[in-house]
Amino acid sequence: MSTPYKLYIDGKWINSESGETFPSLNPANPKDIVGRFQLGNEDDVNKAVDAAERAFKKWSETPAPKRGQILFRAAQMFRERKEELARLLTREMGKVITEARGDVQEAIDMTEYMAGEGRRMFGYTTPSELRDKFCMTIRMPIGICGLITPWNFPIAIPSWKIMPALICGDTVVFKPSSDTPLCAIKLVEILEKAGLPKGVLNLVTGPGEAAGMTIVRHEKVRAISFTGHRDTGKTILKEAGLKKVGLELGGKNGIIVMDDADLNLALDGLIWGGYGTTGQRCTAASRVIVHEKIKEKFEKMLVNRIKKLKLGNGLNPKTDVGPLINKAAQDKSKSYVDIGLEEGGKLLIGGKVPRMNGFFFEPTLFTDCSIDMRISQEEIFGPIVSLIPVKDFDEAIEAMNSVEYGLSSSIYTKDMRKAFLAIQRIEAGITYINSSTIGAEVHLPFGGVKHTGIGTREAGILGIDEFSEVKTVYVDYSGKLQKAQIDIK
Ligand code: UN1
Repeated sequence: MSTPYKLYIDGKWINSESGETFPSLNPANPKDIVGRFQLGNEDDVNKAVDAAERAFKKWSETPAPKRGQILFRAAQMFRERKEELARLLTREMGKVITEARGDVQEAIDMTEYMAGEGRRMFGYTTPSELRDKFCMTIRMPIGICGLITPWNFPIAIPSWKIMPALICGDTVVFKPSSDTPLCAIKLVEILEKAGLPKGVLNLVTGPGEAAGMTIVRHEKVRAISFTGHRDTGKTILKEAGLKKVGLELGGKNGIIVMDDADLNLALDGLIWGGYGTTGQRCTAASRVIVHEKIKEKFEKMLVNRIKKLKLGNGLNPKTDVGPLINKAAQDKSKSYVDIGLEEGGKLLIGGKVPRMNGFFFEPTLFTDCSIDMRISQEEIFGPIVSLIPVKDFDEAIEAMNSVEYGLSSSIYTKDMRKAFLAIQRIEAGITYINSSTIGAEVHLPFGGVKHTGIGTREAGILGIDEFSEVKTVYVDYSGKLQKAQIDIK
């Protein structure tokens, strides 16, 4: 058996204190063991936090453009190794190779974007109410940030968190999902080779409780950024204490297809958003809200296209839909099909575990769903879409907003008025017009409303807000005591 991969703490690759390891499997072929990884625990997290604490002073005092140079070097290395990383990502996580390349590209984009931010990191200046007094805001690092990331974008999402944290001058303890530890290790290796000083970024692989929650509860950790399941997010919020907490907890995203829509365009959007990444995106289109006038026609179009989707290993360029991440995810999708049938949803296609090696699930479409069914309300994170018929635009918006989540949304219509009303009325962090619910770009804010999340948005300029504190500075050069609000004449 090959030697287990290690933890990265204080600039060294080391074994965990427990000495125990866990495997990561290829979900398209579970007999293919991608590697064995350290089962990090409280002791390892404590070591990582201590290393991050020691590294903080020097790193936070390094000029931000200099920190940016390290990120630029890392982006270049990502680019050189894009294909290798994408193939590894497909092997460890299962997404089809074109999407795996997209995942790595998103990391490159974010790394470059944040590298450039080292030369901006703007605050603002504003007039004082008093004479001879200057007012401004500047960005300050927060301190040690605990970053806990999911498996579905195993290189991109860690980059959304690590890169802004580093450019802001924070130090990091990074706990990736146990389904994709090798992708995390590759990312850390690149940052190490790019010249990141020891202790600035520390990696602890291991279980959610012993590793993840120890980071969350740790007194010295000043901020937590987590992307993952809503229940875990709720626990994190309870346990974190007085920290800055950013949570991105998923969605039940809908696409509205109005009767005047370009149906072929909407079809492409739904197939891409509903079944791309096997439905395992926070932004996946798991509901399609269809005007009743075009419902039958659109259903037929959907079924014809879904029939043609080819399941398989993501490395095969002919594959459209890869496996689910693990057995539990496969069981979950299966159980939601049973729930949907019990609730009276009409199964148009799919619904089964195919006879294949690996955690595959058939692309599935339910129709005649009402908005209150569980399959219309709960995040399944699988290739299952609920079609909800509606009689007009108002009902479509009501259906869209009838879920607890509010991440992404989309409407297909040629009517400008409806498009703008939708922008205004949909309760979500992201709205697409005539485009699918997926495909956010790194220089725009990402995140949602309602149960999707709290804290500031990730990515774009707001990603800097997430990982910095604002200091307000008053410089009084009048040479006398001036009292704000009082000496105003
Ligand atoms: C996620 O699933 O959590 O917008 C992130 C998108 C991708 C990111 C998804 N760029 O679909």
